[in-house]
Amino acid sequence: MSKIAEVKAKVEAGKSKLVPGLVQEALDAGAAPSEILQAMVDSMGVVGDKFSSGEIFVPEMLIAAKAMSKGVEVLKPLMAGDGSTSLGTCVIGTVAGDLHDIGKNLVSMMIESAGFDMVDLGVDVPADNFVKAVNDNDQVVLVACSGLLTTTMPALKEAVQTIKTACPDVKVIVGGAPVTPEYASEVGADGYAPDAGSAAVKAKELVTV
Ligand code: B12
Repeated sequence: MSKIAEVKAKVEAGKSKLVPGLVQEALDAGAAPSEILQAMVDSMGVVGDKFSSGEIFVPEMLIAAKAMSKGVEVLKPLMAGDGSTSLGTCVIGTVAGDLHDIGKNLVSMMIESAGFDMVDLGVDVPADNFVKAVNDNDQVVLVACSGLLTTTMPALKEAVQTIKTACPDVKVIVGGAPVTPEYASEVGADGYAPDAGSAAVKAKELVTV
């Protein structure tokens, strides 16, 4: 089994203690950080499918997510930018009622590497807290809202509308598996991206045009 295949298998199995070492071994064997990251993202897809089919339950999903987060910690320094330029501050969070943060954390990492200073509000963030963070921090030019559950799509809509009403000059970007470009524009977001890499490109585009 290749090192990357081992990383993928151990993330799926939720082996938090083994994953960081295997990620390092994959790097030492010459794998690119982006390739290892994609393998771990794929693992989450497998875990989600197993949950849907009733093969595993919430605790297994949670330990797989923890294992992935441990692996991402090893990759983070290799993917972060040099911090030499700043495009302004980006406030990021997962909307109210939603506890998923892996995708949000990856998006945060990539937007940071594109040259933004990040303020991460975590998960389950009420709409008003995004506005408070815009007002409490210097030079906030962008807010990024993540939502992973179809049931929290109304909270995403509320967050976007609350932010755009209170802070009309700040751009808002949204994303998460159930979010589509159509939904993003319907709720009044300025931008949408399907993954972390394109989120960084879109973030830069939104504040530089
Ligand atoms: C891990 C996981 C959990 C963990 C989360 C731990 C954590 N720290 O995040 C735990 C166990 C807590 C969990 C709980 C639940 N989960 Co869950 N979970 C998952 C799982 C397996 C992986 C999610 C993940 O991390 N994916 C990997 C990341 C990298 O992908 P991503 O999040 O999509 O992010 C990418 C893009 O969407 C995008 N993106 C994300 N955010 C943003 C933001 C912006 C601004 C932009 C531009 C882009 C962007 O970029 C990211 C990186 O490329 C998914 C299955 C799946 N296939 O996604 C189910 C899944 C999301 N969960 C699901 C469900 C049902 C639940 C529960 C309701 C289960 C329950 N009965 O309790 C609870 C809800 C808890 C809550 N209130 O939030 C369903 C959602 C169904 C739906 N359509 O609503 C899924 C799809 C599983 C399934 N197939 O049924 N879950």
